[in-house]
Amino acid sequence: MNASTSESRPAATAAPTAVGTDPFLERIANDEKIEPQDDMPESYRKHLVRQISQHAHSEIVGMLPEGGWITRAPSLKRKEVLLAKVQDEGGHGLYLYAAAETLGVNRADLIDALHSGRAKYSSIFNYATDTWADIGMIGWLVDGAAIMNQVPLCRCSYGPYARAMIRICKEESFHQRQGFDIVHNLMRGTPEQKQMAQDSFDRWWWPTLMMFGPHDSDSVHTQASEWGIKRLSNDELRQRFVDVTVPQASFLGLTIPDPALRWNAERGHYDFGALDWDEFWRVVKGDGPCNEARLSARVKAFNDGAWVREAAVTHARKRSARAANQSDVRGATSSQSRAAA
Ligand code: BYC
Repeated sequence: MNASTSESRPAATAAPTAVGTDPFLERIANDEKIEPQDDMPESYRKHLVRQISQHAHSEIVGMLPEGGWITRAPSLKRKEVLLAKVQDEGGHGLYLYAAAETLGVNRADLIDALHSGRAKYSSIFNYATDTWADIGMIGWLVDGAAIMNQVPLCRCSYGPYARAMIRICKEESFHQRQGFDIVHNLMRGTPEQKQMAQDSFDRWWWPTLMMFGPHDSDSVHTQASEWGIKRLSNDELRQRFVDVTVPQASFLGLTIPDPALRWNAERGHYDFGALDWDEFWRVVKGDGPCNEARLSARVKAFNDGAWVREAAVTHARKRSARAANQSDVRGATSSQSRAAA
């Protein structure tokens, strides 16, 4: 992501060389957490700002495909659950923006990078949610993929990111179960409901596999593994996701839309077909089914909320002025009492 950032940290040390000669890499190899006040290579800091802010944007944009279904969810209980889930995603975005800010960047700059199209967010949220089954697929598949990718991040070397991820993963597990429950219910329903679930599965399977990013051979941010940020590669995570999800799909009675899918006893993994990388890069570069709608919804929400931000700043100013006033009065009273004594 090309997030424009305001660089308020002091200049950092040079890029790392090798464990044994580089004290920073040695700390990482010893599984020590790097904290905001610690010395760190500038390239490490920039990498984290890119990844954490991209992750935060994904959470915030990720509220949109499901948010539109809160009023249309099929029962009061489903509406309550979905409302709570979408609020959780907003909370995840906030923890992550806060984690990025510990690296000396300004949240307003990060948000500006998102709104101007300079910053990336996960490709998956540029697909449409046309039916209720799509909400089930987001929970079961998309949150399932997110957990697969994010559980290793709980052990990442940067303390504030690792700690945020622990809480996020707990909430994501609940999200995934609610998605599975929606799909499970549909698959026990009428033939039309089963068909709706299968159609939705057919649309979400491949874009979900793309969430893990390009093949390792095309993944440019390999240094993240040396830094203890990226513990498993894109292809390793994608394979793990396929391996755990195929039995779940079969339990649900869904057919995986991939004629090449088969168990490979020699590898101990499922083989699966080729992803459409042209589609992936088109969506990443802004030309997916909903890219325009997603960004304009975010920009509108931000502009519509300007009065809330102004009111909050005014309120905070008044409170601190009142507090300063009160401490002046207390100071004056105690010096008068001292003088009287
Ligand atoms: N979409 O070198 P690579 C959620 C970009 S939120 C868009 O492999 P890296 C949820 C990549 O940024 C889930 N862009 O990159 C929320 C790079 O471009 P730049 C979000 C992608 O960073 C609400 C270029 O391709 N999760 O679950 O090593 C409701 C080369 O890639 C994508 C996270 O953000 C993509 N899918 O690996 C429900 C987790 N993939 O930046 C659910 C944290 C790649 O050089 N992030 N690109 O211009 C990560 O773990 C890693 O950043 C990634 C990519 C695995 C995503």
